[in-house]
Amino acid sequence: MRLYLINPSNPLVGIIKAKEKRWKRYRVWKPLSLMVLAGLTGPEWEIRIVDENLGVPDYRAMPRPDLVGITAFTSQANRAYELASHFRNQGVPVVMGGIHATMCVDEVMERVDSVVTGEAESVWAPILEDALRGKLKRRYDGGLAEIKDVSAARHDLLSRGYAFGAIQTTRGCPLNCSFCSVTAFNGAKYRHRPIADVVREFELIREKRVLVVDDNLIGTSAGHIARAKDLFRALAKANLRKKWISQATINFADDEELLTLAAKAGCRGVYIGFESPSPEGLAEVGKKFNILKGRDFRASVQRIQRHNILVAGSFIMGLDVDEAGIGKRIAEAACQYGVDSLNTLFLTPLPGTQLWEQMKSRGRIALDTFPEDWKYYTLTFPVARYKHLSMDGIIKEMVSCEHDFYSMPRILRRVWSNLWQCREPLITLVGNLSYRNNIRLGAEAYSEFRRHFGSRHNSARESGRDLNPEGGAAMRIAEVSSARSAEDRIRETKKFKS
Ligand code: B12
Ligand code: SF4
Repeated sequence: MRLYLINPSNPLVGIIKAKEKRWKRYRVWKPLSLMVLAGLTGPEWEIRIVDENLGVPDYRAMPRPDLVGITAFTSQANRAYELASHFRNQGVPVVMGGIHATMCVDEVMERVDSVVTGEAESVWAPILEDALRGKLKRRYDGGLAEIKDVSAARHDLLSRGYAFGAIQTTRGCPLNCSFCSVTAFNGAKYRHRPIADVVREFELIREKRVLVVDDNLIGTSAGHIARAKDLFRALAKANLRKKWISQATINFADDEELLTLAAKAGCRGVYIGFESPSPEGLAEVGKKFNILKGRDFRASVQRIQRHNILVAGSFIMGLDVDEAGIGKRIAEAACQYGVDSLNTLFLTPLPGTQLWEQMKSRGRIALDTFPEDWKYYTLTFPVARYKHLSMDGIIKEMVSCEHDFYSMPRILRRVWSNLWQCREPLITLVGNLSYRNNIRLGAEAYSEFRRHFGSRHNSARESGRDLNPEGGAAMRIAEVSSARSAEDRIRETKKFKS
C-alpha cells in the first residue's frame, strides 16, 4: 500500500531551489510532523514524504497512492485544499491533520475525506487500519498524546536538501501568550519526552546541525529547568558533535549553569520572543517572563552570548499600543539589547488564539475571505486592522524597522563584535545579509498586497471598528476593560514570579 505524506507550499513564502545554490538549504526546514507520522506507520505501507517547499513534483507522473496525508499550518491551507482536490478527483482518499485542521475543522472537513484534530500518536494507527478497510471516518480526535508514546521520527526519509535536521523534546507551554497557538494546540501542561529517547533520536539525525523545534526549550518552573539541565548533560555525555538551535523565553539567561550546560550540549543559537519594546506592549500580549520587574534585556542577551550562543530576537508590530514611530523603536530596542538578528512580524490573529477571538468579535480582521485569504497569514502581511496604524502606515513602519536594523554600518558592527568575541561571525554576516535581501523582496510583495487589499483595509480607529453602537462611552468602557486586563496580566505575572 502506498502512502504519500505531503507538506504543501505557500507560493507567497517561496519555494527554495536548494539544488541550485547550496546555501539556500539553510532557508528550508524539515516538516517534522510528517516524519513523526512516518515513524508511527507500519511496514505494510510504502511511504513517500513530499515537501513542496523544495519544489512541487509532477504528481501525475508519480505512481498512484492508496492514501494521502496532508499537514498544514494556516498559511498553507489553500495549497492543501488544491492538493486534496487533485487526489480526490482521482479517487484517492485524503486525510488532513495539523494545526489548521484542528482550529478550522468544519472548513477542512468540507474539503477532505477525513480530518484529524490534535496530536496524531493515539489515532494514526487506527486511521491507517480504517483506510485499509476502506472505512475512513470523517473525523478523528487525537487530543494530547501521552508524551512517552511520542516515538522517534523517520530521519532516514527526507535526507537531502536540508542543512538542518529536526527533533522535538517537549510539547506544550503554560504561558498562553495572546497571539500564540501553542497553548491552544499543545496544551498548557509542559510535557517532556524521556531523556534517553531524545538522546537516542538525536543519534539518528544525519545532519550536523539540528533545529530543536520546541516552542519553549527550558519551560518555566524550577522542575522544568532541572529537566532541561539533565537533558543537556545527557546530550553532552553522548558526545554527538551536533550544533543545534532552538526557541526559549528570556529566562534562559537567568541561570549560568543552564547556559554552560546548553553550550556544552551543542546549543549555538536561540530564538527569543521580546515581542514589544514597551512594558504596555508586553502586558498586552501577556508575555510574563518579559515583564518581570528589573529585567535588563541587554544584560540577559550578553549573558547568553558569553556562552557563544547567538541570540535571534523577535518582535511583533501592530499591538494596540503601537503608534507611528514603532518601527524605529523596535530597531533601536533590538540594537540596544544587542541581538544578533531581528525578525519583526505583523500582529496576526491566528485561528484558535485569544487574539483571534478578540479581533473577530470587534470586526478587526481585515483579510477575512476564507479560505482564499489564509495564504497571507504568514505574519509577513498586515491582515488585521491595527488600532493606531493604517495598512500603509504599518507597512511603512515595518520597512523603516528593517532598514534601520539591517543598515550596512549596523550589520558590520555586529559582525565585527562577533568576530572579536569568536562568536560565529560568518553566520551572523550571512544571516544579516539574507534578512537585508528580504527587504527588497518584501517591498515587491507589499506593493502587490496594497494593490489587492488597499480598499478593504484601514485602521480600527479610522473605521470605528473598535467602537460599538453606543459610541464614545462604549469605547471608553472598552479601553478601561483592556487597561484592566493589562493590569490583571501584570498581577498574574507577579503571582507567577512568586
Ligand atoms: C518548526 C516550526 C516552523 C518551521 C516549519 C518546519 C516545517 N516545514 O514544518 C518554520 C521555521 C519554517 C516555520 C514557519 C512558519 N511558522 Co511555524 N512553527 C514551527 C513549530 C515551532 C514546530 C512545528 C513542529 O515541527 N512540531 C512538531 C510536530 C511533531 O508537531 P505538529 O506539527 O503539531 O504535528 C503533530 C500534529 O499536529 C499532527 N499532525 C500534523 N500534521 C498532520 C497531518 C496528518 C495527516 C495527521 C493525521 C496528523 C498531523 O500529528 C503530529 C504528531 O502528533 C510550531 C509550533 C508547534 N508547537 O507546532 C510553529 C507554528 C506551527 N508555526 C507557526 C507560524 C505562524 C509560522 C509562520 C506562518 C510564521 C513564522 N514566521 O513563524 C511560518 C509559515 C511558513 C509557511 N510555509 O507558510 C504557528 C502556526 C499557527 C497556525 N495556525 O498556522 C505555530 C503553531 C507557532 C505559533 N507560535 O503559533 N515554522
Ligand atoms: S512563551 Fe512562546 S510558546 Fe509559550 S505561549 Fe508565549 S509565545 Fe507561545
